[in-house]
Parts: sequence; structure tokens; C-alpha cells
Amino acid sequence: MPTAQGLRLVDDYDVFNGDADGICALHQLRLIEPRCTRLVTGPKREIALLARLPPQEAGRVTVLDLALAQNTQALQALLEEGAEVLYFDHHDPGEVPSHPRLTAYLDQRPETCTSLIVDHYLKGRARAWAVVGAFGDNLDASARRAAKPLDLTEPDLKRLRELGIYLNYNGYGERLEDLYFPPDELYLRLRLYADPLAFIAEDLVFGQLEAGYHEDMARARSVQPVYRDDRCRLFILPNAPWARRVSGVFANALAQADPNLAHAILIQLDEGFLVSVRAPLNRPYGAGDLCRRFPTGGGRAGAGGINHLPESDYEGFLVAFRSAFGVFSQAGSG
Ligand SMILES: [Mn+2]
Repeated sequence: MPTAQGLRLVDDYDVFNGDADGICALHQLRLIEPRCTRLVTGPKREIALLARLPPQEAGRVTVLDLALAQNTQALQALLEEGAEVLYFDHHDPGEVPSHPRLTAYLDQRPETCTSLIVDHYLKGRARAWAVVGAFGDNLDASARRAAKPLDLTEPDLKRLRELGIYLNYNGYGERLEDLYFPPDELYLRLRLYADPLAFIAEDLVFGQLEAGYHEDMARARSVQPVYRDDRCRLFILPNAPWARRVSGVFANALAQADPNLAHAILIQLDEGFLVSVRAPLNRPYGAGDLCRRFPTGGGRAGAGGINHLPESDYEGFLVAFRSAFGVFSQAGSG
């Protein structure tokens, strides 16, 4: 429903990353501050979502879990046309525009995520969903810390962790057709639940994602690394929807199983590769920096990705990955 803002007819928008962290962050916010909005989202890798808004028709815009650096121009355009923007994120923001109508809660520390930033903003009033979002971003220690005051049993905590992983799993894939559920549909379904445990018990989403996750993970686990040393491993997955869906959660699972190792997961595309990098969980630095050395790369300290690594850059990437994390890397010898 458009509302009048001054003399403009505008809509309010919620713009969010289609992974667990983005979806849970929005859900927490709207549980406590309900608002009728248009939803803009996509697969996890679609980051530049602000450009989809019509600047002249945007009123209050809330942005969650999307790197500001990849949205700067669109953000400027929105602000110039009169939009009021509230921004929550934990990725590298680049240069943050200073504007009276922009309020930004940005925190790049590797132990936090957008759901936890929103949780802080809401003073913990939708905490259980923040826990799910943090588990989804593979931040187990932070999620467990946030869950302390909820006094959950270990089995319930484990279910919240699984929900985070499955929601995150659903967000991967290069295109919407790879996903089990479009992220906006997923959000609309979990929006009915203040308690994630009730969602798990009542909505069929959990069971469907659980089955898909285990099937895809079993396939991924049968793949052998093409490069390995004592500090890092590199896997190449085939050009298939299951591989695109599972790559991110597979990387997270590998990182948790061997927290001292760095991992790179490459998915074969028609030409080149889609890349996910995870720094060692015990030393969560350098992943984003490594990925940014390639034209379509980005990310944060602990986790990064390259949307398209041309075949001809493969050797260069392997060298860069090994020197960032491998046996002969500086960090490795230090
Ligand atoms: Mn996130």
C-alpha cells in the first residue's frame, strides 16, 4: 500500500540477503517492529539488490545482510530522491556515505553477523531467531553465547542450529531455480512464528530442507580434494544444481570438522568456476582479501567468494590460495 511521504507516493521496502542470516534478521526486526513492506531478495550471491528499487517511489527502506560496498550508487540515488534508509550489515562496507536520512548499523568483526547486529538493536527481544541466523552464518560460538539466556535444552539448541544450516543451505545456488524455496517465500512462511521451535515442528519446510541437505551433502562428501596440504584443501564440484546448492554449507561443514584448515570449494560452470573460500575457523582472517584480488570476488574476513573465476585464472587462484593459507604461507609459518 503506497503511503504519502511529503508530496511523494511511496512504498516501504525490506531488502535482504536470501540466506539464513538475512531472512532471520528481517524476521526479528518485523516481529518487534511490524511494517507493511515490499520484499526484495534473491539467492545468497545476489548482493546488489538496492538497484532494483525505483528511487522515486521508495519511502522507508530497510537493508539487511547486503554489503554496502556493492550497493553504494543505488543507496546514494535512493537517499537523493528522499528515501529514508536503515542499514544493518557485517560485510566490508567500503566508504559509507554520510547522509541525514541514512542510519547504519555496521559491524565487521568476524564473530558477528547481521542477525546479531539486529538482535543488539532490538535488545534481544527476538533472540531465538538471532540464534538461528548466527548458526546459519557458521558462527557456532556466537550463537551459543546468544542462546545462553534462553535456557534451551541441548536438543532444542541443536534443532535451532540445524534450522540455521538448512535455511542457509537453501540460499545457495547460482539461480533461483536451484533453490528449494525462493527466499521471500521462506520468509513469509517463517514470519508466522515467533518461536523457531514451533516453526520446526509445524511447517513442512524443515523436513524438506533437511532431506535435501543430507542428500546433497552425501554427494559432496564423496568428492576428493584436488589439492591438499597440512593447512588447506581445495575441492572442485561438478556443474550441477546439487553442487551449487550445497557448496556453502559443505564449506562450512569442512571448516567445522577441521577448524585449523582453510578450504576452497570451486564449482565448475559452463566456463570457469564459482568459488567459496573459508579461512580456518581458528584463524578467521584473509578470505575476503584473497577473493577481492579477483574481479568478481568479495566477502568478509572468515568467508569469501568469487562469482566467476575464469578457467585461465585457476592456476593463479591456486597459487594465491596456497600463499594465503597453505603450508608455506606467512600466516602458516607464524
Ligand atoms: Mn550474513
